[in-house]
Amino acid sequence: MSTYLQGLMDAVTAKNPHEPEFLQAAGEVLASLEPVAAKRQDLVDAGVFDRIVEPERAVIFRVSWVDDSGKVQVNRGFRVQFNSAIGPYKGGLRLHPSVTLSVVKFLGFEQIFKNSLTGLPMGGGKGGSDFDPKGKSDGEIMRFCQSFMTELQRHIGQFTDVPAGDIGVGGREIGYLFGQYKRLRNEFTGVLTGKGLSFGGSLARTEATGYGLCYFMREMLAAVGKSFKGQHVVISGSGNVAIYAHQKATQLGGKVVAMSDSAGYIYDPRGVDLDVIQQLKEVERVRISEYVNRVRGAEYHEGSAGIWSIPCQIALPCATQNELDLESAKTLVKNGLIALAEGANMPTQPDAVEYLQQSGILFGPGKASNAGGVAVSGLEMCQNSLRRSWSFEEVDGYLDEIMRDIYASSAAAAAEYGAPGNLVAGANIAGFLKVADAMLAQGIAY
Ligand code: NDP
Ligand code: 2IT
Repeated sequence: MSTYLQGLMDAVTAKNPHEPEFLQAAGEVLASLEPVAAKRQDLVDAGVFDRIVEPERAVIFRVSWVDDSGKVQVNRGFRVQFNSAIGPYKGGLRLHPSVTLSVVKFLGFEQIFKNSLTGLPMGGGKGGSDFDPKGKSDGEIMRFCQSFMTELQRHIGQFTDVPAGDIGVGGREIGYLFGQYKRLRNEFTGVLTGKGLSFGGSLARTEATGYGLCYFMREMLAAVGKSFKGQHVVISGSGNVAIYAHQKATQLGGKVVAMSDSAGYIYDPRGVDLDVIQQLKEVERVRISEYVNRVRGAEYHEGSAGIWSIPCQIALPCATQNELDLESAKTLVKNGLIALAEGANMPTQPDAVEYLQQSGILFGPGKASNAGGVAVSGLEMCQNSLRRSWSFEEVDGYLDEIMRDIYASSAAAAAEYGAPGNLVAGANIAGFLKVADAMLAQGIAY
């Protein structure tokens, strides 16, 4: 890195000593912005790099609720409003015991560039809580969501900040959050995305992240004359992103042979049966280990990271950050991997990313390859403003077009800034430039 950007990274590290995930995300972005800093002294002079690594606002709040046994529970809630240069803050809410300020800041920071890449007017933000939804009753989930929104509502709004789902937050949770917002504010507005279809949700939002990921992978493969056809695909996770990645990868001709959850993975050489996965995960909400009791010939193994030992040509990590380490990357390459695209946010550890790129593997970074979810969230906001709903085919068509554009703009930025083929650099640069120019135009007090 240049002296200037290294000095900035040192300052960010000193200022945020207990935030490893945020420092990992910021370090990767700043490293790839070096050629931009060299070419754009105006951005350096206006302190754009220094400002973009500092959230505009971060809110931390108590969320108290009563469990089914009558006991009072206390969780911590977060909303980090990172950057509003190109639109209202936009990004998901995560409910998982691992949620900390560092995790929310890393996700909010990534969201700035991802949202910019979609071409839609959305700033970057993220939120969540260390609440663990596992094993909670429907009533407990509802009371938690209502308490969480009772505080969050004063910080968000359709023109201010529009949250959505992420790990642990799907249609059920968005419904409870929306109901509480409406009750408290006495207004029916598109303050959240991922809403139910009967109250302002968009068709294809549920499918959007997984579908978009496969559209992006299709573009990566097409650039080297390849496709999904006949390829074995390994998808980690079995949540929203993983399920619809499976559906589209299969439609495009791939064969998904393994999926996982946080406890372990299944290997099904005949192809993972998506109907069974959806029944287990979307309906019964049970462990993936149950799959082997329903499908003959499938195997279950404890330990989620073991999934990367299954041979495949295409890998789609769709679970969580840092789930794929250097050893796993080496195993994948040894077993014939040709391409990997991130459905999750930052699932591949930095040394694994470097190894894959140096080994000639096509690599799609999450902020580009998983942008389909927030892109359709942007389209949901658009439909809410119009008070109209588009058909599934219309939304899916826009999604496909947006993913093609993200691939093209990332590839073009990589080539223009001296890193042809490097989509990590390309996505960071293309996403950054639009936000940076908006910050420059809007003056320093931003
Ligand atoms: P879900 O909650 O629907 O599913 C998460 C999946 O990942 C589950 O299978 C879960 O297993 C697994 N998982 C979660 N945490 C861990 C962990 N610490 N170790 C191993 N496995 C884990 O979430 P989503 O599918 O929505 O999100 C998955 C990833 O995609 C996240 O990184 C998210 O930020 C990202 N993403 C999501 C978008 C969306 O629209 N939903 C958009 C763009 C990115 P278990 O059930 O056992 O916990
Ligand atoms: O990481 C992400 O892009 C999301 N969880 C989706 C955010 C959104 O606002 O739809």
